[in-house]
Amino acid sequence: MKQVFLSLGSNLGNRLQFLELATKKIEALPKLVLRKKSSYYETDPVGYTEQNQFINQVIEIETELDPCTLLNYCLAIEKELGRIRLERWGPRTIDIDMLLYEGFSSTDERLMIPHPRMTERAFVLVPLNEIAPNILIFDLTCNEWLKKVGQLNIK
Ligand code: GSY
Repeated sequence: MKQVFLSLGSNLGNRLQFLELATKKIEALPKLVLRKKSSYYETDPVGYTEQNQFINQVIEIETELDPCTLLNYCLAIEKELGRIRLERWGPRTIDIDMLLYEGFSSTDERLMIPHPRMTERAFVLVPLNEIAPNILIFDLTCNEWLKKVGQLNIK
């Protein structure tokens, strides 16, 4: 079983319900166990800022699914929950990003692991730090990255 961290975010409709539903659907996948869930964090949008606040969360799973199969399941769940990819950085009912997959790294455009922007994003680092402060991302722990980035705009 491999340890994997997923980042969830929603800023459309009933945001909490979308996060809960996504987690339930992830938990129901084969060859996968949900280990930890962070708290929910209401966060200011990063990137395209003229949009609603997000609710973000990070979950830890253990899985026998390979990274590509897991990615395809996550994309299918996003689709089921009504995510329409209109704008790259625009509003979304649910976004599921694979952050880290134990023993695996990739720079393939479709599946970049570790997630290339995770070390700049407080909305990822704060919830991840709650459940796995000592997890290594590239050469630093989550907690060390968080000290660099700061905790701005996180409630
Ligand atoms: O990549 C995730 C989608 N996203 C988010 C998000 O989840 N939270 C916040 N606060 N800002 C964001 N901008 C984008 S794009």
